[in-house]
Amino acid sequence: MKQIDLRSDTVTRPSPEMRRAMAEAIVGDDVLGDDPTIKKLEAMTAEMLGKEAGLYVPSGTMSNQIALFTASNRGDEVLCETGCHILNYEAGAPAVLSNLILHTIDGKRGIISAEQIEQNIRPINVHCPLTKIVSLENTHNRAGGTIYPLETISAIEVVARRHGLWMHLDGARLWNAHVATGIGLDAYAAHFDTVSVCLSKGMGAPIGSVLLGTADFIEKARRARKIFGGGMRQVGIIAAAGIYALENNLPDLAQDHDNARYLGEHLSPIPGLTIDLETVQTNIVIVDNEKMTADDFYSRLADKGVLCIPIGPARVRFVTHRDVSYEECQKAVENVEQVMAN
Ligand code: TLP
Repeated sequence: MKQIDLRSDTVTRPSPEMRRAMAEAIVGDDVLGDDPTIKKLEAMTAEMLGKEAGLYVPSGTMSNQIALFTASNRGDEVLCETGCHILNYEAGAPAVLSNLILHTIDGKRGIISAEQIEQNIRPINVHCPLTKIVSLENTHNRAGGTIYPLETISAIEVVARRHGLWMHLDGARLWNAHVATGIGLDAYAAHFDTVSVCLSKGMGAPIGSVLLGTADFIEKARRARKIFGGGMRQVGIIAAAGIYALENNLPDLAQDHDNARYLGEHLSPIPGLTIDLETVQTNIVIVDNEKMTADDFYSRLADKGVLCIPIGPARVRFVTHRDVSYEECQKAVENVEQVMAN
């Protein structure tokens, strides 16, 4: 039985064409600065996002953490949304690696407003930590792949600049926001000092993220990458997969979004399940189950060959991606119906 794996868009496997591009990549030692394939990927990503320079790193976590580390001092505070990835899923890295305080703000479907940012900036006072960074996430994973409205980002930036704050974007799935709205990657990125994008989510590459910013900042970040153990040698071999993904896979995200919409619309009428359809804007569907725990729901569904991920006591997440077809999403719905009927 072939599993229908909707746990994450990180589960995709490189296609034969992508593997061929990897096998044929021209490589060199990137720590010594001579891998042409990595240079091409960094330059290509920087151009797509309208930034001066890019730095290839093994993971989205490392990319976010290098940005936070490089833009802050010990004890500084980061304003972020309560459900954000840097707090919930990066194993406490901001505290461990950079001694940062994460100051959380409850967003609406993951989105915080400029007013909320303004209200949460600390006064300059000897008693208070220094508010240093605003970190946003677009799309917002835990909220269900929700998209930040560009005007909200722009209003947040105005507040941040007035207070001299650093703007960081965890854009692991910025590609999805771009494909869903048609808003340019560069239009989003223009509001931030640093942007992290991932090639290993919906884009289909096996490994890799790119941190983007000014050339000066990226030079400092390169040093931080060495400190964090992320300097890699003949890394063009995996960077080639990233180049392949950028050149070929971006438009396919629209199909993932249609599939998620299909899942949302067909799962939400099932008795016992609740979905906030307004959050289903890209490739993530968050489902609450009133009949059984998330762990039960997960294992009964897994027995039928459909995988999701529990993200709360009664909450699971389904994520669509290039390795799950529309027909498989139809099959997944049938399986959920059966599990809920018994
Ligand atoms: N997210 C993973 C898990 O860590 C939860 C997933 O399956 O969705 N930012 C965002 C918004 C992410 O969703 C992720 C991965 C990352 C950063 C970290 O990327 P990696 O896994 O490459 O460190």
